[in-house]
Amino acid sequence: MKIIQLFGISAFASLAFLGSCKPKGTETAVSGDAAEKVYVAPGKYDEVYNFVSGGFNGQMNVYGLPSGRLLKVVPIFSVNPENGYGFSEETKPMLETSHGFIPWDDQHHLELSQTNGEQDGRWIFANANNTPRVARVNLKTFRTEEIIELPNSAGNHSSPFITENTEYVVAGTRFAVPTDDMNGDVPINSFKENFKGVISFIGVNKETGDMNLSFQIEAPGVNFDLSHAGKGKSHGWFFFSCYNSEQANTLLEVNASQNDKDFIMAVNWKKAEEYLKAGKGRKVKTQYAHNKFDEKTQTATSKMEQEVTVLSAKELKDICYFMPTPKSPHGCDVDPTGEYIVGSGKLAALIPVHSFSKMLKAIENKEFAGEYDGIPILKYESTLYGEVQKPGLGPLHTEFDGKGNAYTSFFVSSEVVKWDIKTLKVLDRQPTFYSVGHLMVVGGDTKKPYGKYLVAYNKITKDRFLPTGPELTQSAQLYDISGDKMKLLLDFPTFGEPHYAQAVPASLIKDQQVKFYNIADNKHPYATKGEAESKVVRQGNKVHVYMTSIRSHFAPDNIEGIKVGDEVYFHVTNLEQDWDVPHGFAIKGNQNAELLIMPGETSTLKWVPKKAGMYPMYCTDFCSALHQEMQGYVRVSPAGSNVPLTYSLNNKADNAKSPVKTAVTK
Ligand code: RUQ
Ligand code: CUA
Repeated sequence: MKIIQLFGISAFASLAFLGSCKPKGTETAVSGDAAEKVYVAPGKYDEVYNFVSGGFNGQMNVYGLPSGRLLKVVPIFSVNPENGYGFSEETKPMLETSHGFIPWDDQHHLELSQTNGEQDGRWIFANANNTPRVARVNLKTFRTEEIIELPNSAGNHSSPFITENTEYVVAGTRFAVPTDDMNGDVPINSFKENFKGVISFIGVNKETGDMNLSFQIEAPGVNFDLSHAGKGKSHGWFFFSCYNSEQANTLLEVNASQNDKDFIMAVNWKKAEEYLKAGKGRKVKTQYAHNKFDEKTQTATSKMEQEVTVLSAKELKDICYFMPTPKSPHGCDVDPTGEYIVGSGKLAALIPVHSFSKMLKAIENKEFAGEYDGIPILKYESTLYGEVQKPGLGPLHTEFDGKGNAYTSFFVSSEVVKWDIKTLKVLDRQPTFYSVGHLMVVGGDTKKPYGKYLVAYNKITKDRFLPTGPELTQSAQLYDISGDKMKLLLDFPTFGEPHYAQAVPASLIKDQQVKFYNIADNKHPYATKGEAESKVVRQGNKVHVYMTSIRSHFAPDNIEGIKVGDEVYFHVTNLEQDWDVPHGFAIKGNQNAELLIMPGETSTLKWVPKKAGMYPMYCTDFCSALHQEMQGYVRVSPAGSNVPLTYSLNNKADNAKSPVKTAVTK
């Protein structure tokens, strides 16, 4: 009963008698060869990259498997003082939205790009759950390159799932809201008439990865929760789970748990494309930010888009169909063949599996059980392939191994259950510690899973790790799924709360890494391509410092003549042309983070000194034996002082006869 209390939702109480119970003891039998299977000797590489969502820390964390070693934290939706993301002038535009600059979000799901339904190792997409956005991270640089905001949406949870050739990244809205053209000032109790659940289809350019909001579909005001694209035979369709078909706007834990069945909505997006071409959409005036990082100028720009085309599911009768699915479905997963669509009702004691071919027949034969807000409801029996009986309590998510098996996570009964897709028979169950949310099999939502490993991402760790005050770590657990029975191999703590994750064999990515930026290709407007070009330029109260860094000094490293009231921009170019030689830059009293500048890159730190004084600056990244020597001074004089603006390195200004060069004033 402990787990039920933990979850604290009375609705589960009635399910307590069903199925399995909480794992016994924490000293699970770990099989004898587990240590060997996860041991990656010092100096050896892991077999797999594991990209794990950061949850409420807004970032993405990259681990190696099977070791569970943390390799990198990639900032996406949250500022990252560690490398200046969101703090440098170049990256600030990445976090612009129609609500202004937002330094944080809640990042739940990740999806790797695919070609023909297989991972292609090009990009990974991420959702922002709070202020609806989708991001694209380049897997050559592990940097966020693009973020697009989603209008008419709130709570971008059912996102960012992709079609099998990355034609679209899809985003379903969790909180039904009035669309932006109606969203003036609407009473909450007008939910049923005014609130809509909008789904976005973001087109992805095949060569560049550039995203654009191709169209949206306005669907009834339910909570879209998760989704997955059809693949193979069901390519052209998209499936979205939804809850709150009751359309409650208060106390959802009770009021949205009334109906015996909610839905999985099947969307014929090829059909939607036809309607779009035929001009059937309505243009909605709205505002949403579209932010792009340009690798050539190493600078992001933010553009405010003004319009989106919205198709109405109610009017265009044959693009959306509802498949009844028991009890507030959460996960919505499609097997590698594209035939089976698995819904996971959070409050259900079985797992329903829909059949794509049956669904098509049911549509053809109009086997409808009525309409929901103008959308046809298919009969449950007409689309159902079958139900997995007594699998466990609180099913959430399902992944596949490509060998005909499915793996479902059970939050309430804290376990992973392996079952056979064809026979719907449970084959194995293993406890998780504790309360697993998402699961991930390497390549487990593609047409060709790599299999071998399964990772459970747990919500609660209780007694598994050294305690750390009121908040304990979250964790992941690695299982070997190569045999008939799953074997627990490893626990490892995670950074942020993990939700969905993706993983890919390392060989697909590791040899395509950008090692440094070629300085000759640097098109940053403030780049300084050699020490001789370093300079300081005053433009009114703005002072631009064209600075270089190379082991182990900055040029210039002495600057005088800055005055209180000035806005100083340090444009630091890292002149190194070698792998993994970043330099940092920080200056005393700056209300900003550091810069961490990659070789060949230019980054800008804005600094507004508040009082006269001496301000040391230094490199923050231990770059050479003389890293501690990599430092300098900036003198700040009172407002209105006559101290001339000068700069130097080794008491010499480059290209200058006088030992100290006087700055140009434009
Ligand atoms: S969620 S634990 Cu993906 Cu946000 Cu299911
Ligand atoms: Cu450059 Cu330390």
